[in-house]
Amino acid sequence: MPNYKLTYFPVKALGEPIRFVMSYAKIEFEDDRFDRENWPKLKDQMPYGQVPVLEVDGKQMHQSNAICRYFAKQCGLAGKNDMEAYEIDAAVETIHDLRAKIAAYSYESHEEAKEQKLKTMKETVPYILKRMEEQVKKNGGHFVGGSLSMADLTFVALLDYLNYMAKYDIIEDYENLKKLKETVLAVPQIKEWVAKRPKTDL
Ligand SMILES: N[C@@H](CCC(=O)N[C@@H](CS)C(=O)NCC(=O)O)C(=O)O
Repeated sequence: MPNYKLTYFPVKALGEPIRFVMSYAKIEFEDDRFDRENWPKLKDQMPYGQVPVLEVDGKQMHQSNAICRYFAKQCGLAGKNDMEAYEIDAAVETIHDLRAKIAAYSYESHEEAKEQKLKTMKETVPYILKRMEEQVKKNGGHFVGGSLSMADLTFVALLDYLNYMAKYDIIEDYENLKKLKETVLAVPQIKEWVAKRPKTDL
């Protein structure tokens, strides 16, 4: 078994979907969380100056979705055929579109611009979530194909980060998305990971 080391800030955020998928696949990894003050020194050691980065026996893997997909394929979370694989990719991209809309508000520091971005977020986030709720309902409690996939894990893994940025529980009004969260958190490997991971707000 290769040695895996996942390097990221000391938060869930974009590191967490990888941690969920690797935990699901029962692949052990070193969970390397660096102090924020060390980032300027580390940045240039990363392939494109960003993290998460997964080191595999000395080789650096970057881009969180690509890393998740790499393991998802190995453990049956990437779809049963090409169409499902496409649908899972599309769902994951939509989840990251949602993240971008919330982040645009959260990371804005100019007061007036932030007000405007809050207004935009309050329109766009329910627009997307309503559709996700329908998609999950239609697909038997999952994003795609009536079974657990990388899209389900990505959504639930990112939820704390999304809620932290939005400053409210974004799925509070969506029964099927709440059920999906319960389903994912009840998977034994995910449950085990969540119980042992460091406690962080985002
Ligand atoms: N598309 C990339 C985005 C990575 C990314 O935005 N990383 C941020 C942290 S969440 C980062 O490294 N920020 C520090 C910097 O850019 O200097 C991925 O999914 O891995």
